[in-house]
Amino acid sequence: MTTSNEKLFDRAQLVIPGGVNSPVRAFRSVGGTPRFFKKGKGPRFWDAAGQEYIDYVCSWGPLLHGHANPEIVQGVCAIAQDGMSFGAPTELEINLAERLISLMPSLEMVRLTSSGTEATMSAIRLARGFTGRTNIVKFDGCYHGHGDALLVKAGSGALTLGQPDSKGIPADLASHTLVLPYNDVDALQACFKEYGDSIAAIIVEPIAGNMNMVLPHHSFLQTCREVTQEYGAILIFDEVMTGFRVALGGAQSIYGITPDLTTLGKVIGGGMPLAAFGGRREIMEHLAPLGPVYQAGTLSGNPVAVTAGLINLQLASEPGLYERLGDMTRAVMDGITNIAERYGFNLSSCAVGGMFGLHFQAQCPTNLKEVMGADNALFKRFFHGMLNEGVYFAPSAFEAGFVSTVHGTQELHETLEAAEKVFCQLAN
Ligand code: KE4
Repeated sequence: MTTSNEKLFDRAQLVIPGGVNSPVRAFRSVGGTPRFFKKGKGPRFWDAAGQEYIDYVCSWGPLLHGHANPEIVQGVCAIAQDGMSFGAPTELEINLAERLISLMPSLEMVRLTSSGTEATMSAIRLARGFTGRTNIVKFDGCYHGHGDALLVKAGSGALTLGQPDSKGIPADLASHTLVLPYNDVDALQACFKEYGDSIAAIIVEPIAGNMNMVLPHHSFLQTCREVTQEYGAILIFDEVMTGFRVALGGAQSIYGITPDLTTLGKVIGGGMPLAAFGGRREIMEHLAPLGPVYQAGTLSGNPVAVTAGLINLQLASEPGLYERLGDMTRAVMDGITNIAERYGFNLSSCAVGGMFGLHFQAQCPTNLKEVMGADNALFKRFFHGMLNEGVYFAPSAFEAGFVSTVHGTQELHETLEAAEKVFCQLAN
C-alpha cells in the first residue's frame, strides 16, 4: 500500500532534486521514505499520513520552545500585519542586535543574515579582509554551511592544504583551507608553526554537532585561542547550532573562551530564516558600508524573522530554563543508554543544555575518526524502530539531537517505552 508520504516523495522527486530542499532530509543515510510533515505542536509533529511523532530534531535546533509556540506565532502574525519586509532599516533589528550583544559579551557589533551559511561565509571573508591573509583552518567533521571555502576536506597529508569536498569548488580555492583533526592540540600547534603567518582565521564549532555531537577538550579550545592570538589570526566560534541551545551565552560561556567573531543562527530565528555574525568592533567596522569588506542581503534583518527570534530569546531568558532543559536532555540520554545496556548494547551519550549525541559505540568519540567507528547498521535499525514507535530522531548517525523546553515527563516516558520495545526487538 503506498502511503501518503510515499506518494508525496514520488511527486517531490519529479520537481525537487532528491525530493528535498536540504540533503539530510532525504533519509538516504538511513533508507526508507522521508516523512512529509504538515503540523507541529510543542514537542510533537504529524506527518502526511497523520502519524504522530515526538520530535528530537526540532528543525535541526531552532525550535528551542517546540513547534508552533503560541507566543512566537502570535508575534509573527501581528508584525506581519504591518508588512513583511521593507528592505530598509527597522527598530526591530536594533532590538535584536542589542539583545544578542547583551547575552553574549564577546559581541560588540552584529550583522544579521538569512542563513548560517551566509553568516560563516561572511565571517571568513571578513577575517580575510581584516588580516589581509588567505588561509583558514577548519576541523574534520565540523560543518559550517555550504560556502565554497568551507566545503573542504582534509588533504592527503596531515598538514597539506584542503581538497574540495564537493564538485564545483575550485581546487585552488580549497587549497587555502587547512583541515585538521578536531581536539588535536599537537596538529594545531604544528600547523600554526608552519603556516601561522598566512592564516587569517580558525573557524571551529566549540561543541561539534555535525559529526554527531563531540565535546571539545578544554585544552583544544584554549589552544585555538592561544595560537590565533600568537600569530595574529582571528578565532571564529561557529555557534550557529550551540548558540542559545547549550546555554544562554552559548558554548563560549560554558568554556570561558572569548572568540574574536561568533556566528549564530537557528535559535535566534525561532524557526524563521535568520542568522548573524558579530564580534570585536574593530573587525566588524571593516564591513560595508563602513569598510572595504562587502556583505549584503535582501532579507537580512527581516522584521517577521527578527520578531520570531526576539520572542524565542525572550522565552529562553527565563531563570533556570537551561538547567531544567539540561536535566531533561540528560534523562532521555541516560534512559536510552541504560535500556540498551540491559539488552547487551553498549551505547554512550553526551548532553549539554538542549543538545545531545547518542553514540552507537561504548565510548563517546573525540574526533571524526573515532565517530566513524560507531555501529552505523545498529543505528539505522534503532532509527527505524523508534520511527515506527512514533519517535523521530535525526535521519543520520552524524547529527546531534535536540530537546525543547516543552519536552516533558510524558515525552520522556513514551520515548523510553519505545526504546524498551526497540532494543528488545534488536536483541532477538
Ligand atoms: P544553515 O545555512 O543551514 O542555516 O546553517 C549552516 C550551519 C552552519 N554552522 C553550523 C554549526 C551548522 O550546524 C549549520 C547547519 N546545520 C545543519 C544540521 N547539521 C542544518 C541542517 C541541514 O543542512 O539541512
